[in-house]
Amino acid sequence: MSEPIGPILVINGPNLDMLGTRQPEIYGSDTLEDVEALCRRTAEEQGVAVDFRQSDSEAEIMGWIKKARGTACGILINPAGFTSTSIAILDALLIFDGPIIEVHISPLFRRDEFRHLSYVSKAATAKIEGFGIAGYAFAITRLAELARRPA
Ligand code: DHK
Repeated sequence: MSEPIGPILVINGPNLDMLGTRQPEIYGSDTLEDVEALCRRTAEEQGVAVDFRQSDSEAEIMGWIKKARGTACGILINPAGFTSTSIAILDALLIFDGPIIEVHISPLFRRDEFRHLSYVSKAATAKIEGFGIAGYAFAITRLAELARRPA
């Protein structure tokens, strides 16, 4: 029997609680509840658990990341508005001992120049952007695969 693996920690940054209402032409009409349901469904298919969270607070997000060391099998993070500003979140992610996938719903490469810089990418194993909320499902699948069989 193999050891049970910890959950995938899914972190959603600022304003993602407003998905569905917020600029639907960019972020689509799905809500954060829809994203959570998709993550749970995908994780269940992969035989892993999901710990799904959202916060507008940088400090709260850093606390979650630090607690994930040694407990979560991977982190999926959409840092949202903290992507291009937070060296502190990057530093917390660098403490984590497992795979990290950075997800953005929209295609940042063809949005404002200031969105192109990501500090978080420096700690990421992989990055997915521009696939809408499907990016979360891809990331969960890959994290579960890495948890079972590290690259
Ligand atoms: C979400 C946000 O809130 C923005 O600040 C990012 C990202 C893009 C997304 O596409 O998921 O620039």
